[in-house]
Order: sequence, then C-alpha cells, then structure tokens
Amino acid sequence: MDGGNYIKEGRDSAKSTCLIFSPNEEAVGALAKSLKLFEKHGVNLLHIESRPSARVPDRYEFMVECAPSGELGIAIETLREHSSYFNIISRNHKDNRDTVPWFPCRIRDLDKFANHILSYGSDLDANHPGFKDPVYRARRKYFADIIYNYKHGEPLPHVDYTEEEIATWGSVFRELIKLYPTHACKEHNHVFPLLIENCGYREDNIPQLQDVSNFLKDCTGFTLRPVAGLLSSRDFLAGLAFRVFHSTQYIRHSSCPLYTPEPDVCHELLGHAPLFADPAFAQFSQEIGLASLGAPDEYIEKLATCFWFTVEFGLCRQDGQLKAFGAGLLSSFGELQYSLSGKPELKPFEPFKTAVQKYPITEYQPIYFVAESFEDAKEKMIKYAHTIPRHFGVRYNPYTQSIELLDSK
Ligand code: HBI
Ligand code: NLE
Ligand code: FE
Repeated sequence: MDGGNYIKEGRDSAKSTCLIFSPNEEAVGALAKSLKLFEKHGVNLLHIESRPSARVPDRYEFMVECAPSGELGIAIETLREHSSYFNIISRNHKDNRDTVPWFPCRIRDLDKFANHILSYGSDLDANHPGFKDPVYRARRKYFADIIYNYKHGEPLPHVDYTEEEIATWGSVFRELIKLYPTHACKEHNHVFPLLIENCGYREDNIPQLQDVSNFLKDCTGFTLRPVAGLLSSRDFLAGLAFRVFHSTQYIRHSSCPLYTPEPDVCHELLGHAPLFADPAFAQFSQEIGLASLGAPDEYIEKLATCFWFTVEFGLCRQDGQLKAFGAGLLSSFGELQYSLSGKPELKPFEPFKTAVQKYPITEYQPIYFVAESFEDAKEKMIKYAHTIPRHFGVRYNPYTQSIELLDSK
C-alpha cells in the first residue's frame, strides 16, 4: 500500500458511526437508558436526535452519531439486543451509497427485468424430459413469446391449453387433492375450495393467471405477473416487495407429473397461489422481498435460501402435527408424501441457521425446516433482515405502489 492511501485510510477511520434505533420498551426514560450504555462503554456522542418513527405510528426513534471511541462495538451489540428496530446507517464513512445494487422502486420498474431469464422458451437442457419432444418445445417457445411483450398493468395473457396439457394438469390435480386434507397446512385447505369456486380450479381445466391474480388481489393485494422462465434470485425476490409474484404459464412435460425441478403452472397455481391468499403468509413473503432490495449479493443468497426452506419447501407444526406449506411440496405429489414420511431430517426454522444450509435443486430435499407459524416465521425474518448491512430502510407504500427509503440522515 502506498503512503498516500495509508494516510487517507487513517483519516477515514477517524470518522463516526451513525445509528438509528427504537428501544424495546416505550417507557419514559428509554433514551436516557440507551445513552447510559454509551457512557458505560466510553463512547462519545457527536449528535443525538429524536424523531417520529417512519415505521410505527406514534412511536419515536433515535438517531445517534458516535465518535470512534471507547468500546463502540460492544455498545452497538448491546443496544441492538435491546432495540425493536436497529440499523447502522453509516460506519466510518465507508459509505457504500454508490455501490448499492439497483432495485425497482415503482411497480412498473418490474418491466425492466421481466425478460432477464436464465433460459428462453424452447431452449431446454439436454436432460430436460421435453428435450426430444418437438411439440413440447414449440409450446414452450409459444409461452415465452406471448409473455415477452407483457408490460405492467396489461391483462395477463389468456391461454388455450391443449388437450394433452389439460390431461397433465388433471393427473397432478387428481393426485394432489387426495393428499391435501392430510398433508397440507390449514391455510391451504381453507383457501383451496375458494379457488375451486371462484377461479376455475378443476381436474379438466387449467385456471387462467388473470382469474387467480384477481382473486389474490381481493384477499391480500398480491398479484401475479407472467414470466417466461427463471429469474435471478435478486429479481425474483424484488417482486415480492411489491406483493407481485412472478408466475410461469407453461406446464411440465406429460412424462413427469409427480415431480419436476422447474416451476410450472401446476406449481404456481396449486402450490403458491393458495397461500398468497393468506394475510400472514403474504406479509411474511413481502418481508423477504423488502429485505432483498439493494442487499449485497451474499445476503441475496441467504434470503433466497430462507425463501427456499419456507415458501418453497417449508413444513409447519399445527395442532401437534407436521403439515406442508411449501409450494414445491404442495405441487409435487411425490415429494409431498416423502416430506412427511419421517425419512428426511427436520430442523426448526431459524433464519440465522437456515440461511446458510446447502440444498439440492433437482431432487427431493434431504432436510426440511419446520416453522412454528407464519407470524413467528415473519418475526424471525424481520429480526434477521435487520442484520443485513444497508444504510437505508425501506417501506412499501401501497397507495403509490412504490418503495420509500427511510433513515437517510
Ligand atoms: N424465478 N420465475 C421464477 N420462479 C421461481 O420460483 C424462482 C425464480 N428465480 C429464483 C427462485 N425461484 C428461487 O430459487 C430463489 O432463488 C428465490
Ligand atoms: N418440484 C416441484 C413440483 O414438481 O411441482 C416444483 C418446484 C419448483 C421450485
Ligand atoms: Fe416456487
């Protein structure tokens, strides 16, 4: 390192750390208590500000700017433990404002990445069951092409499914509805009859995305947006911040009704859609989405892993019994049975641990995580999200369908 750089770094590290927090208790004197903590650890404060919380109406939050002094690290960790909200908005002025990855701020920004998909239409891998089937490949291209031009706000493409496609849906549907009463969580079983009643869920009919999207909008504000294939984790999770779920519209190959590693219309409509109608689950999903906006790459991977072990492959305990709520289970009659067979390993859902679990994507999961409830999982996810380094907070404004940035100094 040359001398010039060395001196510059030395000077930078003499700068301050800026925190925003809400104490756990709203009692008078909460601020004084927090300030004592800095005194105890010999930390000098350069600036103190109290302001109405942008997150919780009628609550206050505090911003303090700390000089690099005393046992700052210990003071920060102690304060974090006693805070219901805690965010380090700048540290030693190693301000990463210029390096925050792009993220959508308005719902129509989702148009910007809708076509950044990992493979297009008929472009199937050699080991895909439809690889050697020209009719299937032509259909995959047809779906990709109609979705390619989709823009936010337009009606979702209506599809006339072929007889073969409807037969594939029919066999998946028939097998799954036998398992749901015993294997699916109560929220899924509550919503399913409503989808039959309102959205054309039947053995001999593949429901249209538009009908399902309208139904979800009435329940929780979630909407479906068609997507031609797999998005990156960052883009896919960003949609959830707006309560938008990217859905494929093609169907799996007729030779693999019981399990396919790819999402398809069976997976989206039988696995995901019912749960997005549940308010607590919708909130849980949106929290993962909000946490992902502008997060560093390694945290996107961690959030995607939490998503995988909950929204995709989650189990939960209800009235003392294990049930499935993950969409990847609720759309695969092979894995749904296997997941509750007692063979796979089960661990409690705990984002700090779940986020770093490795997993296969083309076979049944060897490990599942068990959530106590959607509310509990949401609280744990929010706590986890607060540890993601980001110098701003975010909030979704449903009136303008846009993301508001909080915490800037
Ligand atoms: N893209 N279209 C689509 N559908 C998904 O289910 C999906 C995705 N991209 C990534 C992804 N799922 C997950 O594996 C997580 O990385 C979020
Ligand atoms: N394995 C699931 C199924 O067969 O329906 C799809 C999982 C998509 C992540
Ligand atoms: Fe999925």
